[in-house]
Amino acid sequence: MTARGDGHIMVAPEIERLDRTSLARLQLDRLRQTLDRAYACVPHYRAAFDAAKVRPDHLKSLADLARFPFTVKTDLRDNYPFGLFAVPRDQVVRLHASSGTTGKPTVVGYTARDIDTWAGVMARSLACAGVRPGDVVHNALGYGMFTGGLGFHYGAERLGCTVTPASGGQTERQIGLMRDFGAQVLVSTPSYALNLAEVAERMGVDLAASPLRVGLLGAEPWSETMRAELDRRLGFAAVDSYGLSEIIGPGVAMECHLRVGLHAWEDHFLFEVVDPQTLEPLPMGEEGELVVTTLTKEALPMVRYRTRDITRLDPEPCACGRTHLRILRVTGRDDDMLIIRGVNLYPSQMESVLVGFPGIAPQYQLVVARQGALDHLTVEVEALEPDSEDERGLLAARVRHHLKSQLGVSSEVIVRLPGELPRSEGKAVRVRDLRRG
Ligand code: DLL
Repeated sequence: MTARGDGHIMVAPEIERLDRTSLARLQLDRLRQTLDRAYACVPHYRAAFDAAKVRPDHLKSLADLARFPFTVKTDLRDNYPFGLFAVPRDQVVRLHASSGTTGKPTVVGYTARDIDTWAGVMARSLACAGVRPGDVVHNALGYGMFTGGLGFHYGAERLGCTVTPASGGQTERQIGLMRDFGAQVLVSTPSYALNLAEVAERMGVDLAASPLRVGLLGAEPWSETMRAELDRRLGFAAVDSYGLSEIIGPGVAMECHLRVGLHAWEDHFLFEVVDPQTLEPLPMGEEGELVVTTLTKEALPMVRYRTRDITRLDPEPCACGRTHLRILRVTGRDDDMLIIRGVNLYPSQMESVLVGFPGIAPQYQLVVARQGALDHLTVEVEALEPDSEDERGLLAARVRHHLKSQLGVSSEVIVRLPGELPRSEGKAVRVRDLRRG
């Protein structure tokens, strides 16, 4: 661990600043081991590699990975619950699972060494974001089957912080705990951070004047305008945090205090971006679907996992000194993209032009319905003040015009009264899609 003059800590400087040639060598070595393990221990991978006529010893360079088959979410579901595990079940010390809104949940497992690796990348991520040993970390991510709560918990303890395992919900109580314990760090989803900000304001607690310094926010798409809003209302620097259960949970990538993309931990994960339609690898820097391969995971090695997340990679070393690739803000999942009368739209793009619009609160919900042969979008926002129906009608017209001019999308806008839209307790549900019944 090294500390810089400005108080920032680097947990694994020899790895975080490793030159790219050595990093590629380390990746190739670990990738070979991962493919060997997957082929030898997981019947699904053996069958998939055989079908694609590739064997682990065909991998001579990192580019050869493109010859190997992808893994997708349904592979986990089809092998429910433990079929993709590469170790006997009694070596798995922890299970997590996704909520599984459609069909079976996806189950992920960790050996004791995986848990240790996870705590390590989390501690590294927290420090990268500007958290310091001794900080009071208020963790408002859900504890339980979701990877968020426990992932950050272990990392914060590993870094030497004092953790408040608040989990989600009981928002007023959480504000009291943050105030009384002098929280310096908040961990939550961006939408729940907004909920906390609103409730604190209502309770008369000025979190912006509290010791709160850093917000580690992630688990859902959000926008730069939401970041500015949260920075202002909570008096901290909000940084973006990315991860997914199938790969490890949070701890895949984290922004540093410069907030110019998320440092992706390449000694543990290998990143590709592919064209979501053709599935061909894209040149560095182009936008497409992020594909991740694990390099050190024991219980659940993932080979070319298609995340469905749309982003770009930036290979330039960061001014903070770290050499690992940066993932640029994830706009959304390709399956969350709406096509409204020919215009492609991610909910986070809508957020980026709604938040900060005069007269409305930064709360919104999108309702998509079928009207004849066309998709119809209704945008529900909230007035800042309890305006009359006429006033809200005028405000709606202004918002509708703004959305059309900024995004080119035609929509119906409804301005609700303050507090009418549902508040997030974790991952916000932004879209109600009435087309899917
Ligand atoms: O959300 C892990 C996590 C917890 C990440 C806490 C960060 C903080 P899952 O529940 O498996 O895991 O959901 C993963 O959430 O594929 C993305 O679509 C989305 N996601 C996660 N982080 C971000 C982010 C956790 N920073 C899925 N920006 C991913 C945009 C994100 N989307």
